[in-house]
Amino acid sequence: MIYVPSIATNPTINAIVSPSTLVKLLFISLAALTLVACGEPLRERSIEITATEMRFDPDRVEARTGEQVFLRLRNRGQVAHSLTIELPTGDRTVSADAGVDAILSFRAPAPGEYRFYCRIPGHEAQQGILVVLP
Ligand SMILES: [Cu+2]
Repeated sequence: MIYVPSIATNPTINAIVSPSTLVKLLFISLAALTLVACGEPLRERSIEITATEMRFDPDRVEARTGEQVFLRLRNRGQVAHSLTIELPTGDRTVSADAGVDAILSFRAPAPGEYRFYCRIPGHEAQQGILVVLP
């Protein structure tokens, strides 16, 4: 015969925590285990880049692999600008008229350096680098 102490009737446990507290602790533990089992929560990275004629400021930005990047292109120039980033999954582009902000969202790829540039004709000098860290 195996003796299984009841939580409700075991005086030692009752003296420390009530059964309802134990149930709450059990749920908290299960929630924590579920979170671990599903992997890390998604990390986010906000980056702001200001476009003027003919530059990006800053022209070197950083993110970490796996982060969800929200890149805000702030066009503070007198003409339209765009930002195209060359990712392993393909080029991604966002455009903004003068005085307008636009957002490009993507998952930061493997560690490395990724070029971004303005694809409007005559704006070839307008470029920068996204450095992705491990
Ligand atoms: Cu431009």
